[in-house]
Amino acid sequence: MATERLRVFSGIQPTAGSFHLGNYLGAVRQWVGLQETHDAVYSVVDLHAATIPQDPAALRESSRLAAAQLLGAGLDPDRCTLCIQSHVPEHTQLAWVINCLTGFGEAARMTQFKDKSAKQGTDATTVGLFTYPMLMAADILLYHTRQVPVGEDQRQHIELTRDVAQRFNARYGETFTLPGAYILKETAKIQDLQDPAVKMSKSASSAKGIVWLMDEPKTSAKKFRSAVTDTGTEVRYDRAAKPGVSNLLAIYSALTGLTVEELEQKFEGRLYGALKTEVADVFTEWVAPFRARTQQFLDDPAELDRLLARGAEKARAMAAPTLDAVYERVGFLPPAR
Ligand code: AQP
Repeated sequence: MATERLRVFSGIQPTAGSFHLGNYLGAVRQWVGLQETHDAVYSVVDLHAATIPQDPAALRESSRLAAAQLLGAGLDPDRCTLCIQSHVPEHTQLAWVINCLTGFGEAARMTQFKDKSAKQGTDATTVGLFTYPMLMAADILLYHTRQVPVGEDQRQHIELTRDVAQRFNARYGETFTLPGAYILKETAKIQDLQDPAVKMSKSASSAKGIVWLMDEPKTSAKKFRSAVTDTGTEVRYDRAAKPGVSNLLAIYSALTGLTVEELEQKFEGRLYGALKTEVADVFTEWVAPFRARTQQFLDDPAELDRLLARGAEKARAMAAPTLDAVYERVGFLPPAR
């Protein structure tokens, strides 16, 4: 008897012209693997991107580019559901219910909001940024998601999603499936190449510290070769004592499938420079076919849009019954048909 596949859901923001290596290794790479074993739903979350000011034309372009990169990374629309978040209105419709179920203090404790709003200042911070985690909870709960493949920075949002789902179920009867985070320890947090104490990030990394997948490979190779390493000379994985070297080993290992132990042996007696050069080479080799595949999808926008329309249709077929059940339980009067 065929066993039912567990549902996974995850999203990525189209907030830059390119994904960075942290996005890929922390999340997207797992998405590709999970489509073979799970019932996978993935979304380019443009509504989340709108929580900070976006140029309309650039946002449209980045949304197509994000979808093309996901396909270039190996997502197959016949093996998973891939859609643009704003094509599925049930996300915002459920988000309102989740907003009304979340405590203000509970939302105010989200560290990502605290960090970003502290950096931007209150006047530049939107209410949308504050309610971002509730929209994310709606994204996840709409699809009865069991596992959410993300990087470590999203763990707190998934815990909030569980809390709110439990609250809804206790108040209105069993409705939502409780999700859990699917986070791979080794790549949960890819660090900035220039400041290995902090995560590689679109909004916080310096130009030299972040590796953009759509950049010319030689630009990225140069960044690897000038990555900040640590005191000492031994190539050894030790996140506390050697954060720079450990980050490079984690990247090398994720891109090649070699274990960290195998890499430590390979670099025994060799200096940090050798590690940096080899990671640059490994990345260059990996990224070339990724960029070529992404470009193929970008070269045919009509086909890309067709794939995304089909993805939205599949997603709506899953999302609509959940929203109907929620609205009925909450007590919204259904429109006469
Ligand atoms: N450095 C990272 N290491 C591992 N995983 C990461 N992710 C992001 N940075 C790292 C994971 O990528 C997925 C998509 O993230 P997103 O769309 O939320 O992008 P983001 O969080 O906006 O990416 P940044 O660079 O972290 O942006 P800012 O600086 O704006 O916060 C998520 O699963 C995320 O965990």
